[in-house]
Amino acid sequence: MKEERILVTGAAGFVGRHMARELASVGHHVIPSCRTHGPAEAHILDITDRAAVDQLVASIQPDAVVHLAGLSFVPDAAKNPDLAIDVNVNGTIHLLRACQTHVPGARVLVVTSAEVYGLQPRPARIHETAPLAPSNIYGLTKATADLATLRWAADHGLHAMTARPQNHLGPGQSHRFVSSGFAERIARRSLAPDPLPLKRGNLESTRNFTDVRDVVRAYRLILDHGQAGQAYNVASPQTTRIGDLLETLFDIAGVPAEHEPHEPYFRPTTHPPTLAIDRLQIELGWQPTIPLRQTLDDLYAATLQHLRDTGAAG
Ligand code: A2R
Repeated sequence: MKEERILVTGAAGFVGRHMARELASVGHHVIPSCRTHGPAEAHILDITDRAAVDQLVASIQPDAVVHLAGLSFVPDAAKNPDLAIDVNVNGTIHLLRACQTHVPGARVLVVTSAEVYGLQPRPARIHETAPLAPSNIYGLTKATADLATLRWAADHGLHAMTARPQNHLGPGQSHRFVSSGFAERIARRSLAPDPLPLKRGNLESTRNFTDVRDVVRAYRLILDHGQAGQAYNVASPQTTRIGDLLETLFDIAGVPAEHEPHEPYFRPTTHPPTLAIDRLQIELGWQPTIPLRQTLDDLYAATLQHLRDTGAAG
């Protein structure tokens, strides 16, 4: 494969770090950009700064771009809609415009979210052609960024595509997300036993989880072989009950599964829609390869190691 120079925005984030490794593993040259800090070679770029985005794309002339910079946590977007719109919508448009101007032949993958479809289950599997009906501000910003990307492909001939992932998990994710949060609290208990049960919210919701390493492989396949102007759902064939996730992590840790409901953590039960992933599977030959148990094993091991390394246990 020809070595390409690929700009990865949001490179210091959870997915960004895995993405850089995935691209490098097949021989690409990764050019990371980060908001504040990152790898030594990273370009510091605030995606909301239109002139800075334009200047960076003009100077590095990437062959391709993976756009991961964004406000990624649903509650953050709800708390600060202006910022969410600025980062997720305007930031994406700055990048599309800069690519159109300076590297019109580049392939651009914009990562949005399955939240573009809304969280309510629908009777049938959701294909990429389904109407977008976000049910929160985060989904609204991602739906807008997604439509803008497809618009840029249609109107300006940019080889731009979108990926609409459901939940991903794996080593390195912020503890604000459910699986990493559970892993961190259980790992602490394994290092310093706690006589009180672990406090948790509603266990009855389900989510569709894919290992982040399978997710970034999907992104690479889309970037390399995806069709301009198309969206790609990224999801696992099965959903998982949050309670089962918790029980599995207790089992992996070898810590007694003692937990109790805690009112402030409670959210209503929700179930994700079922996404059709035929486009990714048939067109691009992608399959998830890492079973959930393996992902949780790796997540737990990395969490425990991190607590030991940083002396943060106890
Ligand atoms: O805020 P920081 O320093 O943690 O940087 C985050 C970065 N980011 C920005 N980069 C440039 N300009 C901004 N104004 C800006 N605001 C935030 O995006 C962080 O390093 C990165 C997002 O990484 P995570 O929060 O770890 O999200 P994750 O799971 O890697 O998701 C990547 C993308 C996001 O667009 C999600 O919405 C989507 O995949 O699902």
